[in-house]
Amino acid sequence: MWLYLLSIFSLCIPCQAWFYNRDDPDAWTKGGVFPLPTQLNYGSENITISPKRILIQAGDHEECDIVAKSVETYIKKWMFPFPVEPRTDFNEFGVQVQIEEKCPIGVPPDDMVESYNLSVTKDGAVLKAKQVWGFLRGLETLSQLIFYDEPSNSYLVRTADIIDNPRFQVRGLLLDTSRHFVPTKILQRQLDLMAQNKLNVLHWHIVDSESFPYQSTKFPELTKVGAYSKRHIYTKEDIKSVIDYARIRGIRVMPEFDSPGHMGAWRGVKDLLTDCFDENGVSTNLPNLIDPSEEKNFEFLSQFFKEVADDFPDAYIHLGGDEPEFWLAECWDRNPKIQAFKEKMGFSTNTELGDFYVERLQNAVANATNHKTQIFWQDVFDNNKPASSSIIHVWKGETHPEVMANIKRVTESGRRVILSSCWYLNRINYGADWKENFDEKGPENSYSGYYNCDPRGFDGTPEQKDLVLGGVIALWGEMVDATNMESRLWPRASAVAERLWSPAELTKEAKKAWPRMHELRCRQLSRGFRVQPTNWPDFCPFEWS
Ligand code: CP6
Repeated sequence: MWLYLLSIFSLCIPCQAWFYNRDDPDAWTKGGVFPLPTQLNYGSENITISPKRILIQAGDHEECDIVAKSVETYIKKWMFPFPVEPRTDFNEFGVQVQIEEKCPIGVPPDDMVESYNLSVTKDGAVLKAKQVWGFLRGLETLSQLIFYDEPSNSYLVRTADIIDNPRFQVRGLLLDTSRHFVPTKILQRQLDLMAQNKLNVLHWHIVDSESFPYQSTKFPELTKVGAYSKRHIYTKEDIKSVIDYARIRGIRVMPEFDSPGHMGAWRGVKDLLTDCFDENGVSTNLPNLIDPSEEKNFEFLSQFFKEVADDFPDAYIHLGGDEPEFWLAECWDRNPKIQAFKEKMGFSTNTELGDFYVERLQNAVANATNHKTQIFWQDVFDNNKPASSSIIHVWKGETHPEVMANIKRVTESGRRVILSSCWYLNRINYGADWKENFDEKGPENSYSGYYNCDPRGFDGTPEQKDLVLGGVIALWGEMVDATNMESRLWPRASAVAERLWSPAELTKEAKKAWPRMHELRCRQLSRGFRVQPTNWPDFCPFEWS
């Protein structure tokens, strides 16, 4: 009797899924859209289409490089990853594209419009967007409605009516290229995956204490001394190739140049850094923080940020400012030059010296960059007085309530917020950490899954909620390079992408996202990307071998 029940159980995968409270590995959707659109109504039919007989018509916009290049990528690489027999026994499938505004020459602006409408019927598809950025999002959605049907060895497109626009304006990913150098080819693969998840900002943490791979032509010694080696450098052409690649995918590239701390790798510039001493007054030779007592250092910053602004056209510039506690106290306190400067300026605390630095930095950067929007890590808000026009990047909070309290506090000051605290993907946990997090603190106190964090989930006025621009997934690079970046990020970052794109009402339960997320993973595997398993045992029609 028991043996009999046991054998039924071992043969019945849905029964096991129920028993273990896991998802049925064979239960993925077909033609599911991820992230979920604002409004989605499926039709009852699936239409057979042939890769050779799909015709995307965009009128004048066919000359737009963004349209032409993205259509080519989707048709040749992403829509039809499996080879099928060419067929002529059914009609051509037409896609009518209507874009209101003309093709932009520049990079995506901070107020890019990404909304689109897509209707797919048996007579073809109509994709309408105000701007080309919305067209790109709609093209990805269309590609997700197309799926491979193994029994007939053909492609089907699911009929649907979709109205879609993002919930948050900023849906970013931080990549750190200082701790480990990451070749541009690998960065471009992440841009591909970002576009497939409708993410729109690459936060490029390009330099830090460990290495300085940014090629400065005004200050070549920065790169010469600071890069790991001659091979570990992003040349001007490399940077341009990343920005161009991102533009075609509707992705902004926002660079971060962190100061006054995390600056060890800037040691190529004479007198730029504060000399640090141990308790016996012996130099540690490990400077990591700028010397704000040297007037010429502000002239340096001004020249340096002019070069940065020439290389990075984005509307934002990230100025860092994190972790002052690691460097301020000891290094500034033990340096006689800094002590003399504090005395001269009448500063009795390091906070006053910090305020002085932040104010001078903000003015220098505003002038050098033609008033780009400045972003600071929350430490600058917590300790100093950043301009009210700056954006505060919240990254602290051990628990969900602490994170929400941080956002609330910043919005009370009237400043805009970007959130990262919930989404430190460099941290790894056993199991499906995008969905739930079995850490020692228990579900009430931990973040309990990337999917379950809502940047507007704090208690505040509608005006305060509007100040929350979105979120940035962080992948710090201490343990990440080209070998593991892709699988560490995806599909865990996809959970965040859905949270930042889709309406709050539709994203309340992580469990409901799974069948679509699983299909997304399988699709991305077939498109040639290394995306790790989503949730316990599963399988895809195509896997890496
Ligand atoms: N580097 C810089 C880092 C981190 C920060 N800034 C960091 C802190 C904590 C964790 C991961 C990364 N490595 N420049 C904090 C913003 Cl868990």
